[in-house]
Amino acid sequence: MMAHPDLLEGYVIELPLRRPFVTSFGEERTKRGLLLRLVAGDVEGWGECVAGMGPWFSSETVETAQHVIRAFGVPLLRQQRWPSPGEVQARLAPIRGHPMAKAALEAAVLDLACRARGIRLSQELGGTRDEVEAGVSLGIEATLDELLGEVDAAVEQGYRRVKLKIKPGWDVGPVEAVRRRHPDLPLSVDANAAYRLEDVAHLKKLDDFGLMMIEQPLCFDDLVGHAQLAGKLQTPLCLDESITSPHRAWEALEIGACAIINIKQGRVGGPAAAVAIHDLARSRDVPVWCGGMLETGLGRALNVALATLPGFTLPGDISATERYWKEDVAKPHFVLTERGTVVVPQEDGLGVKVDRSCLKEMCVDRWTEKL
Ligand code: OSB
Ligand code: MG
Repeated sequence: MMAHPDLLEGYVIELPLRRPFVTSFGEERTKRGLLLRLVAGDVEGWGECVAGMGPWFSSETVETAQHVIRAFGVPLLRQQRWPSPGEVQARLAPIRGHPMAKAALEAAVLDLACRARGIRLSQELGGTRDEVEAGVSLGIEATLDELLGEVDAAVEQGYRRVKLKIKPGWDVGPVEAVRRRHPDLPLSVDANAAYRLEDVAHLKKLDDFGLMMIEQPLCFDDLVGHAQLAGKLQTPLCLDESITSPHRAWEALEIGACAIINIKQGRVGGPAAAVAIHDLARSRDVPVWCGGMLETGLGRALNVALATLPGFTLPGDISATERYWKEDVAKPHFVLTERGTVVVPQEDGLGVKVDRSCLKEMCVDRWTEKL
């Protein structure tokens, strides 16, 4: 059994992106993040919180997550026997909402437990592969030429799937241009909730381009609207923002709101919830893939571990470190193989090491909670 950890540290970090990332909900130039370090004797476990700088993708932010973790999460964890990773979700259940805050705590507990037992995280989660298919998510660009340059580069590098961010005014035109230039490229689009059901006639034009899926076209909490839209389009719908828990995934599948699920462990409340959604989808032959939140190598390592589960049958938003920033807090950096995959690190736990000097450089605030 896991010894009771000694302390939890939080590191607020800022990391400039190589290229501004523009979506229908905003623009990000510098990633602001929160890393958790859980310490038990001479073993440590790391968890990355995927909440953003502002409440634009979901209602959580780095600040709300820190508050919930420190004021409510830590007291629930330390008040009884230290939980196993599988018990964290139940222990934190009194906290309504705040899935990304809870997920970060669970991720740190999970990494610590795996490192203490000397096993890889992918093993613990039930993974069955040692490399995962990599895709890229390309933001909205100022010009079509810039977008085509980005697509060409991703194809040249060997990514297995390209996802284009779309919004009203940046959709059919760019998709048509990319498709004409790359007729066989596995291609998808992600609207980040920028459309309404009334836009169906416009969205229907996307049916001409052989897209693998349209991700989250409608409002973040609109399952019924997505079910209605799904009946009117040929292109499969994938949900991201709407799937905030295993129960919500069940509801979406029951009413036909999506044919594919983008699993982000932070959005759904942690690794155990992510595995539960994977299992549910697999039992219904619904493909899933691993989404991304511009994570550092710590969060990326968790995504890679999750994507080794057998139901992750589509390439994920798991790209090489160099696409995001020059230097990452986690070493070694993730690289793209010539097979268009990212290899699972072989070390214990997340399998990556935290570069202390790099962490110090990007850290803008830190705190400690005794356990
Ligand atoms: O909608 O999938 C999304 C990044 C931040 C917030 C939401 C999304 C994304 C991405 C980037 O698409 C995925 C990545 O490469 O990490
Ligand atoms: Mg998305």
